[in-house]
Amino acid sequence: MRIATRAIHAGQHPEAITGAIMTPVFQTSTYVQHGPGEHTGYEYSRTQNPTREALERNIADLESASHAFAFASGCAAAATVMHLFKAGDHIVCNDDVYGGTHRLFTQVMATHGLEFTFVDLGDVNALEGALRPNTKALWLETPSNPLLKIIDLKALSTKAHAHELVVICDNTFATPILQRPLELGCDIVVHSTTKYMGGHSDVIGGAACTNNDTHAKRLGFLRNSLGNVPGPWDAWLVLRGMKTLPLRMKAHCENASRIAAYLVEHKRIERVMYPGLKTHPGHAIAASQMSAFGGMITFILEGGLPQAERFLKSVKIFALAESLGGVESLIEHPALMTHASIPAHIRAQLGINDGLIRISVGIEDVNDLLEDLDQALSI
Ligand code: P1T
Repeated sequence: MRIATRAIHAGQHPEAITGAIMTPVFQTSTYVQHGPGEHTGYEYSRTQNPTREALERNIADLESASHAFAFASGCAAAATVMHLFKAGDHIVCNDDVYGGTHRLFTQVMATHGLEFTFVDLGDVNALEGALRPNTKALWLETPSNPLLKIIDLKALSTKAHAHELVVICDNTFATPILQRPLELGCDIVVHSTTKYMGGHSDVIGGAACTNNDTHAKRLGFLRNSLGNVPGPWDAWLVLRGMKTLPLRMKAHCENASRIAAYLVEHKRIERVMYPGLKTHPGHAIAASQMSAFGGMITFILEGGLPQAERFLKSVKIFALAESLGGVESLIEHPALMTHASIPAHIRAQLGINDGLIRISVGIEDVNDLLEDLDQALSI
C-alpha cells in the first residue's frame, strides 16, 4: 500500500470488544493478572500500553522500520538513544541541531562521560577529520534546525558504516512522508512527534525507530528503565495526527515554496534558507533524498535585532512562539528563543545571528500568509 493509505491504516485494528474503529485511549496504569505472573501480555503501562503500541506500529510502518518506540518528548527519545552509548564513547554530530539537542549532548550527556564533536557535514568528507579511535556514532539532523542545512544521508551512512558507527538521524523536519532515513542507510531514526506528526500543537511526544533487533531490544529496556513514556492520551493525539500527515505535509510544502519565492525577492531580506530553492547549497541532495522540501524557512532580515523585533511584533497571523509543524503558522527568533541555550560564541560561528528568523509555515490560505508577511515587512 502507498504511504497515504498506510498513514491511516497501518498498525490499526478495530477494537476487539466493541469494534470501535479508532484505537481507544487505554487510560490505565495497570492490568489485572489471573494469577501471579499470569497476565494477558499487559502488566503495567510504563511497560506496555495498547494505545501507545498502535501509534508505534503506525510510525514504524511509515519509517520502514521493524521497531518503533514512542517517548514523552523528542528530547526523551534523544536522551534514551544516547544511553545506547557509554562513558568514553565519542559521537560526531552535525553542527546545526535543535538547541535542546545541543544542550542535552553538551550539558547532560557530556557530564556522564560521552564526548561530542560538532562539524559541518554539508561536506561529507568532513566526517573523517572528526573521527577518533573511540567514535561510536554519527548524529545527523536534516534539514537542520534552524539553518536548514542538508546532509547526504546515503553517503554519510556508507562512510560511517565503514568505521562501524551507529548512524542516527533526527527526521523531525522532514517526517517519513518526505524522507525515510532507514531506507537511505541510517540505523536509528528519532522524532519529535510534537511537531508535524502530532500536527496540531496540542501534544509533546517523541519516537525512535530502527530495523536493528539489538538496538531495539536495548531501547525497549532503556525506556522501561528510564520511564520516559508518553501517556495514553498523548499517544492517541499523535496517532490521530498521523492520519492526516501526508495531506498536511503536501500543504505545508506548497505554502512554504510560495513563501520562500516571495522572500527571495524582497529587498529587506538578506538571505533565505529553504532547501527547495535552486540556490540552496543542499538543493540537489535534498531533491534526491526528499520527496518535497518541507514547511520550514529561515531568513535573515536586514537591520539586526531592532528590525527583527519590530517585524516579529508586527505579524498578525504568524504567532510568535517556539515549536513548529502545527497547522498554524509560527514565527520565532532562534538566537533568543529555540537556540538560546547554545553558547553565544557557537551561535555566532554557526550564523545564528540577531537578524535570523525562522518560520514554520502552516496550512492556512497562502495568500493570507503572504499578505501578513508583506504588511509586517512594510512597517
Ligand atoms: O520538544 P521535544 O518534543 O522534546 O523535541 C525536541 C526536538 C528534537 N528535534 C528537533 C529537530 C526539534 O526541532 C525539537 C524541538 N524543537 C523545537 C521546540 C523548536 O522550536 O525548534
